[in-house]
Amino acid sequence: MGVDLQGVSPLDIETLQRNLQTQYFGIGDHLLYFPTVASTNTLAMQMAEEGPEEGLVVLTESQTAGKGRRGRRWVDVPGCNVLLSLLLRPLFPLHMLVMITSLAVVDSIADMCQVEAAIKWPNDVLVGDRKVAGILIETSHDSNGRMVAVAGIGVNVNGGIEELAEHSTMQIPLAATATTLESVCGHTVSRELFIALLLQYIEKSYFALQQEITKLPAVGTATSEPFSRMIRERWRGQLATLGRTISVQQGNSVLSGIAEDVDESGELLLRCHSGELVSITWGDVEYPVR
Ligand code: BT5
Repeated sequence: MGVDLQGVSPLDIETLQRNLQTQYFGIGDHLLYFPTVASTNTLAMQMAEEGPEEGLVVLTESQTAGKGRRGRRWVDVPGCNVLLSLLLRPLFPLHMLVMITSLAVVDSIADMCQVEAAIKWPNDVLVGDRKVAGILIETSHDSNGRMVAVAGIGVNVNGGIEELAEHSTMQIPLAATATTLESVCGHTVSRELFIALLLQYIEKSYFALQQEITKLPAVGTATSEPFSRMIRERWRGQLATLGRTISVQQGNSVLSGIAEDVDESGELLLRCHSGELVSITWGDVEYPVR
């Protein structure tokens, strides 16, 4: 498939499994490793058809068609990154899944690198205004009509910005916008330990939210319950976007103003220059050059 894995030091799956402190996520046959795939998200979604339970992890060294949102590409340097997808069956609202995955990335970076990462609305993870990780959540229904969500996570771990930029194309220039964990913390980072931590953080929050919503007397959102409230508050606290002058690109249109706050569902509340407060559900946030 055109990926040269020669000279790449592959993930040590035994080390990863030895360090996993999860109960389901990535345990035993819940971990599928492929040296290269088109996209771990696409593969995980195909597997969902066969009806596996939550916690299946699809992991790779390199993707030939790594996906971002809205048909964009995710670039990787073979053997340097975390590229994985997690198959889930959330009963709670999807925006909470976005929140727990991005917080898990932030927490894993803090533990492994002692560096404080921030979230750019809605789900980019940045260090010093450069993107170090991206998250892509896709949903579908399996043949039994059950909802399935695939959370795809890409983290630039080892190697430098130059290597990443070399692997990007003219259409995706990353030299000025991306970074890697090695570049920000000055040493290589164990991908196996990073993945083990990441899965542990996601699993903990995922089951806490599942439990919270099943305990509710009537079907509804878990928004007023203590765990989801805590997650929302933590996520809001990590949002580097708030208080900044931003522009939001939505297809061909652009809105600009001050990112005032987020609401209960994670929607961005933008105070436009006209004074109007607009609620934004999707789009790409840019920070105008100061
Ligand atoms: C994302 O989309 O940030 C979601 C990325 C999700 C990737 C994971 S990897 C495992 C799983 N399998 C997949 O196929 N995908 C998921 P978005 O917000 O649309 O950002 C895409 C944009 O980020 C691109 O247009 C580039 O500008 C930039 N970009 C691409 N690769 C990058 C990288 N490695 N580091 C930083 N920025 C990157």
